[in-house]
Amino acid sequence: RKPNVAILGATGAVGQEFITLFEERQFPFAELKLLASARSAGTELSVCGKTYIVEEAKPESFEGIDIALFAGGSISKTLAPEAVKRGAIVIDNSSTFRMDPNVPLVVPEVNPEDIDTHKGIIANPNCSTIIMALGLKPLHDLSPIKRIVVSTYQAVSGAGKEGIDELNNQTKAHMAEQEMEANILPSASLPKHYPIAFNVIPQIDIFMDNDYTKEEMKMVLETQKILHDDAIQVVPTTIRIPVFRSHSESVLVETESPVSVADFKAACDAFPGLIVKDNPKEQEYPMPLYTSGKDDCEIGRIRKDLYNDKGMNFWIVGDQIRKGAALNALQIAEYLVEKQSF
Ligand code: 11C
Repeated sequence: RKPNVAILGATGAVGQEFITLFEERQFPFAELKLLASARSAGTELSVCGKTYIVEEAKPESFEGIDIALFAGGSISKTLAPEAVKRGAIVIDNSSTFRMDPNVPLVVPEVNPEDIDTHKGIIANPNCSTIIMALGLKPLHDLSPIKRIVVSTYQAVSGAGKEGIDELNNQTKAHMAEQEMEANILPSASLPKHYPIAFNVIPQIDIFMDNDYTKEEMKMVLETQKILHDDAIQVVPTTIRIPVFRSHSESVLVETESPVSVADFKAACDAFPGLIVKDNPKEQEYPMPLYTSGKDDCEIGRIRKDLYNDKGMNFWIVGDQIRKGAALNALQIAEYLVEKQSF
């Protein structure tokens, strides 16, 4: 039979994308429950032509549920174990369980075999990690990765609907010669906020003791876990830019032995979920405006390090809400549907 499915956080940016993807991909489900906080309970949402009423998420909500898609946030910590207790497999988009050794952290094109080791919870990586991993894996398969230096150019959708609204409102205010109000970025939890419209903010999430941000340390630890190699050095700088929903990343990778541009491009071409857009003569390269709303990530500006024959430079761009969140989680769910019976 088809699985009974719940979406937790159905009214948020990632939750809404789950619904769009259910329709686009004709994801098979028997029963569907849309869950959210008490504030959003009662909202009516249409999924595949049927109207559903959003219910307040409680431990009992997961009775009879086979697959629970958690859109993210701190609620995962309390509700994921409750859902598992009731027999559901939770695919969790929050950072809560990602580094738990009992929880697989999965990008389906990169380490699908890890899904089979789950004990009830499967974690979806951070969006900037997922997008970078799609470019790293074809290179890693040609020669093991030793070191990565990455700078990100991240969309406001990473801060949810509120981030998107803030960029919209600040842009309108600036054009009307009014003051821009800032309440969300770099992080709603912090006392100080800066406008993102017509600006660039070199901080995503809070600072850690080593002066790297939490977002940067996610890129370090999650990349090592996904590629199964804690010795890989990752040196990230994560930056917020005024773009709506696709993250871009400039990545310099050092491998164990030299890899040619031609071999790397061919490997990227053959890699699922990745499109090579790399033609300098025709000014063709990936840009966030054109990857938004699309499933595939795009890679370009592929070139060797000028001074190190083991260094490869590339630029990778992908939709943060899709491949960076909802699509990646749904691909994990599709893997489960294909591999096991409910
Ligand atoms: C951002 N990467 O762009 C963040 C959002 O751990 O899932 C996602 C945070 C996470 O702001």
